[in-house]
Amino acid sequence: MSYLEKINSPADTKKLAIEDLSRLADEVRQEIISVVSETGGHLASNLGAVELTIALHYAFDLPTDKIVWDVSHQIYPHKLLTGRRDKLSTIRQYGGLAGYAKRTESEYDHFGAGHASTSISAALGLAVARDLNKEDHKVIAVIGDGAMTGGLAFEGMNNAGSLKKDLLVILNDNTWSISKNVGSISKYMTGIMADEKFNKLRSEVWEMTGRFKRRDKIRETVRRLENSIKGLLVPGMLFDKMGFRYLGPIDGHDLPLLIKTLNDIKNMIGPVMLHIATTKGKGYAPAEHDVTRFHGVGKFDKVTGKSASETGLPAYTDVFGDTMLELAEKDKRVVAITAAMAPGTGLVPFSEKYPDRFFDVGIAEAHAACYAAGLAADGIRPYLTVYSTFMQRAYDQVIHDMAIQNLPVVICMDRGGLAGNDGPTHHGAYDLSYMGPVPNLTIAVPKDGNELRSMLHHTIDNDISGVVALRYPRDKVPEAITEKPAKIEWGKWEWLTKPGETVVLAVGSMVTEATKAVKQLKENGLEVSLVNARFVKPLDNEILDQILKSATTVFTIEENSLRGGFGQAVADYLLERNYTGKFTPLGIPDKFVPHGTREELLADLELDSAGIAHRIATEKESPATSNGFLSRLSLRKNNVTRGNKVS
Ligand SMILES: Cc1ncc(C[n+]2csc(CCOP(=O)(O)OP(=O)(O)O)c2C)c(N)n1
Repeated sequence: MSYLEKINSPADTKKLAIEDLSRLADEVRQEIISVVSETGGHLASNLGAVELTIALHYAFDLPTDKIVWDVSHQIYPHKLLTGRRDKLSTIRQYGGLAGYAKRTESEYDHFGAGHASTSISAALGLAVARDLNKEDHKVIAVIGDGAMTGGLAFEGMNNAGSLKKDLLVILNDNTWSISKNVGSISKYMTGIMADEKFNKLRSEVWEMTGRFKRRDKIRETVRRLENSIKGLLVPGMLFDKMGFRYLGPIDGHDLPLLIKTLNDIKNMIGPVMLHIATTKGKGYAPAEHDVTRFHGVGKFDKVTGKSASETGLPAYTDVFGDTMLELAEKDKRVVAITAAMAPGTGLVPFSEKYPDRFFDVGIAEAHAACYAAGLAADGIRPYLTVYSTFMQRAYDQVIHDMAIQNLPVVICMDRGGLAGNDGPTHHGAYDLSYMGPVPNLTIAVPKDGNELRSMLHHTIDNDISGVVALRYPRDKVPEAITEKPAKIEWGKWEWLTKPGETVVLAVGSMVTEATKAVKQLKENGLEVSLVNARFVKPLDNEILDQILKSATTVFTIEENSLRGGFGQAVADYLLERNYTGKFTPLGIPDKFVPHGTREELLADLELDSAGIAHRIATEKESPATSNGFLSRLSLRKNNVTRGNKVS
């Protein structure tokens, strides 16, 4: 029996001898590689955090002591060692374990996450709550060097340094974000790690003073002495100056050293930062060599590390990346900005071809947005490229820095709609709602890759004014890319069928599904008209007025929350004009959608073609008009499970 098989909780890990822990680490690593090669998921970050996780489980008393994992994509070893081993193979799958920390999943997950840089603030909250509740336990935040580039992490440090609560922050530094980490904080941290002489001296002194009886007193004196000389040796001493007792860096794969250090420091008073150096992808050569690909990876062959090559139509992300190259070539004012997501947003080719016009600002969406506004204020044309879910971080910048000043920033939101296996923290389910109320802002939602390309070209060809929020899904485009981009009428929708009594207004990704649904309904004797509502703001009043005159039943379909979304805007318009027909908005209900493939989730929400056809048929079916199409459709889709699985 392996060690891993015997571990159902941290208490079991503690039963092992320190000498046995490296074998446990190997087993954890192999298990994670095996599972992720089948399910896909975060790999390299987890492999780098194996020893740290084991050491934390060994040195602290979980779940009384509380760990907050930043982003929590590195939580797989923790899941394996906290009674979730048997379920690890379900990770990120529909109905299975979440890919991130989740409070409702385990008592060992004290704080959920998915977005970066929240751990220090959350851990400080837990530490203060502990003191207010007169409890006695440790609180530990584990944060990567990438997540340390986020302003929120520094807001947390700033507050923690002055509150002086007992709190341990472990900075897990592997020098990588998803791509190589960027910025001056990253350079600063690398500088500390490179300062071998100082670090050696420091660990020798630490080691030596540990041997004395009155070691705490001696160490305090040494600390004061060290503070007075280290300013000369290590640049900055930023973390100390922020009120943290900074320790390290130490080797984050040396289990005995990690455990000894954690035991040594766990009763220290006040905020402490332990800096550990780890290797992202540790122990799996393909991941160590191609860190970015193995940050988040689909299924792969665990022997070779190779993934099955993608065939067929390109993803929206690729079309976006290619079009950005065309725009940059056409107009020198075009620049692209990413918040640590160049690979995920398709900007790698742009970064290679136009390094001076490409900016990776780190995990700093609010800064990225304000920075884009600054660029736009002086004649540059910034394309701010951010996942829809992360754009939530920069909402004030959209209103305060861009829109009020009517600045021409194009916000390109990838993963608009359901993001799939990353789950509720990552679904881009709110952008149409949160962008809607902002004046001086156009919301453009292309129905396919060609329209995405046309819209992007339009923004630069026409020197568009104000903010443009362009959103597209995590999907392949539905049809091949044409040779040249077509012109599009800005702010105008298009009829995809001839107008009729029953009209479907579909937005973006939903156009393809609605097209199939309309076809299916037609085959079953129900005539439905379809509009590509490619601008959510402004609405196309001309088409809406036409609908007011001739339609008796209207559906809106969007891959967005029904609250404050496209449907609500259309309903307002129709209601104000005394529309008396039927109106049904289809979209994401007012609930958090779990993880699963995008297809599974769309089917669950009846936002796939079969679901849409079913909803339309149900609305249309009435005893007086029944011609049996509903029962015919129901027969077709009886192999798809539907219902209220979304919670
Ligand atoms: C606000 C936000 N922006 C972007 C991301 C996407 N993201 C997930 S992990 C990651 C890199 C994190 O790097 P680091 O903290 O160093 O952890 P590592 O994976 O290197 O261990 C990024 C950019 C995110 N989760 N949250």
